[in-house]
Amino acid sequence: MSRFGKSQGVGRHEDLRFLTGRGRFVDNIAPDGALHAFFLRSDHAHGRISALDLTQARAMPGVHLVLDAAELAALGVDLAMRGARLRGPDGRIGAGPERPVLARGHVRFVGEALALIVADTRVAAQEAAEAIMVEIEPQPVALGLAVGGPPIHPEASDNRAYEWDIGDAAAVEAAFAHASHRVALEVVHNRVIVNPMETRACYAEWAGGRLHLCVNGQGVWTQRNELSRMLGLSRDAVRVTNPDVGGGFGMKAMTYPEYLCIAAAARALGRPVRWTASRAEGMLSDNAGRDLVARAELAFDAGLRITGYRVNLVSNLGAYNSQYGQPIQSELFSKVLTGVYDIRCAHLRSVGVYTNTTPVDAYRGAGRPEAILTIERAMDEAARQLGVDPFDLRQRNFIRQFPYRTATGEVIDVGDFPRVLARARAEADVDGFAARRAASASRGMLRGIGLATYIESILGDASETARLVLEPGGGAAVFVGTQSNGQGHETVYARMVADWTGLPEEAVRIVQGDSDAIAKGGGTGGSRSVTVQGTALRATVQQVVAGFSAFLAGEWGVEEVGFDGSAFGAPGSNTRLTLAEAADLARARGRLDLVDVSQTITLDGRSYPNGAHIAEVEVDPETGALRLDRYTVVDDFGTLIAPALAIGQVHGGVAQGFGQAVCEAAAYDPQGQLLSASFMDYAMPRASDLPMIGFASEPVPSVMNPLGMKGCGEAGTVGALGAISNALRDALAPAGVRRVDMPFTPSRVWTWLREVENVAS
Ligand code: SMO
Repeated sequence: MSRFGKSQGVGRHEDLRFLTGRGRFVDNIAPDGALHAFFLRSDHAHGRISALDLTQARAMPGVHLVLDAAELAALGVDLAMRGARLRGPDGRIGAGPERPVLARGHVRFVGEALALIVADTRVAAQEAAEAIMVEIEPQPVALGLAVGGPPIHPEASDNRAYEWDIGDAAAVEAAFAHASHRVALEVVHNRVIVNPMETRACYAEWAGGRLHLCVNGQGVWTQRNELSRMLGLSRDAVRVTNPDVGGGFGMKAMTYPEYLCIAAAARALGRPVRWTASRAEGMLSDNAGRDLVARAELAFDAGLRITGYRVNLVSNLGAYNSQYGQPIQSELFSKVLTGVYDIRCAHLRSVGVYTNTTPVDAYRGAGRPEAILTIERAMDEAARQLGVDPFDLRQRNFIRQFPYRTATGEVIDVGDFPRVLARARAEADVDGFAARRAASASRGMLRGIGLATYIESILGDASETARLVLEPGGGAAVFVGTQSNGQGHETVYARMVADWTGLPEEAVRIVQGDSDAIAKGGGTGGSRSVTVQGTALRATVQQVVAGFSAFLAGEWGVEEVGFDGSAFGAPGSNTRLTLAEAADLARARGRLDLVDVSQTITLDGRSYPNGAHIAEVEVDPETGALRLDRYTVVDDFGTLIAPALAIGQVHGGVAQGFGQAVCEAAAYDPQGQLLSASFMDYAMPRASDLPMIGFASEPVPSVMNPLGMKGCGEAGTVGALGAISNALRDALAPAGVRRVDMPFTPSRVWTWLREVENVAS
């Protein structure tokens, strides 16, 4: 039951489909004859809508429907979207301004949807949008990462969305008072635009009073519940499907205003309606990521053990509470506040503010990359200021006893951080760094090395369902509650089921993304899929095996029937039946209950992937250009189910972290216009920017699920930000640069180098 690797395929089942252009994405499968939607969006960051006249647009050729907020409400749509609200230390709850599905009265960010146009073609809808007469009286714009400024919502007069804290502030204060050493630094987490390869898209169709919304999401059940609530329908009256999805990264997990509009329009028109965001539209309207400033302080005793840690941060929520906006840089940040270190005394204070920018929400890691970057920058700075080796400072402070309850209440089940770090040190050839630095210097280049150790806390629903249907002909359909966005779930789950049942891997068909197919599922997010869905699959297979064992015992008139992973047999008998043969027999006997089995499991606790990343960068002081020269990852993901796919997740995650650290930045001008709303202005990392990323595994199986898995989807990003930042800090240190803030673009690096030159001269 726990064996892996019987099937040794390294390819991914879905790749044949994707690589031969046969992926089925929303925009490929919208029904023939679907009308096209286009959204008129605000070109002001903040203002009062003084006029919105749709008359001319309605008269344009090919136009079927034009709606503003009031008309959308008249169709029975609840206009007020509301995100999660945090409860503060004194019981105070975070601000709860509505996010209107279409702007009503005011606009609060550039890109906010004002009106919906549905027409025969996209071009016709776009042309009609230009015929809408709109007048917006501009209001002062709030963009600062600080409380105060021009108010955006009456419910938050100082733009404070929430104030939240965790930990013992007084104890931390005392620790700092008695500390032998104190180190403080500020870490800027630049705002990024998620930019999945496939932009957001959906289509809606109605049949028999029932809505079908097909959307490129990260799960269907939450969307179904949100849609039914906002549209005033019973849950049974809504079916949500996710087809192939070209990247989600947290950003596609939410219900967006556009989906509600498309659903309502399709109902009003009695025809299917489709919408696909353009790239610029996505950059303006997709939830953004990160965007906070954290001040971190570490207190040490004389033996360089950490005695206190505190973080004060301010994070940007954008113009509204997005679905999970408030909990990210607060509750989720706190899950790994103290990283891999034994810090008994810690405190986090988090303030969220509204600004006239696109809402900010989950992005690969959602709070955990931010917490790890913050503490890893602080540890690196501490080692530098205290004059100790950064590896040594970490070794002295690692958690060594498990299970370990952190200062913020997380219980880390297992781990071996010293082993992981020692392996990383060896794999990265840290001992050879001095020679490499000298070689770079001889070419006039600045070389730096950076280390980050990280831990992640798997998030999301701890419960999941799987349904296994054995089909005539020897195949099986496996229904899952998670949603692949390109990670390769179909391969991983099929391999698991094949390994446990003896069914050929290619005969196992994974069915995901249909709220009608199974009753409930948690979707994909928080690196949860393999641990929670894998455990549900295992329980389902066990149930199938138990059912058949009892059935065959009756058939064969024996006490006991065993299953060896591919066939059933009884002691002392040569009769053997594969699972497929047993299923044929069950069907012949009318025992259909045996061939369609579903199980729901709940994990006992979270698992904690962890690891160490070591980056080496080379900087050209003449241009400020940074080159990532070497990159080494050693991870403890527990049991690796499909190593090639896990490594792929790490590679992608490191590339995404590199993007934020080195080239990506959402730039707004003082009026709140997004200056970086195209790939000409927003720099995504390229394959040629990255060296081959070394990967090694030092697994310590989790005890929170029977297979010992830990999850790996976000880990690469979590480690990369700190490793690359610390490497750049190291590269520039000999030149006298003391502060580096992401992104490390050539012009910024060049400027820092010139500044210290000017100070010196
Ligand atoms: S950022 Mo994610 O899908 O938890």
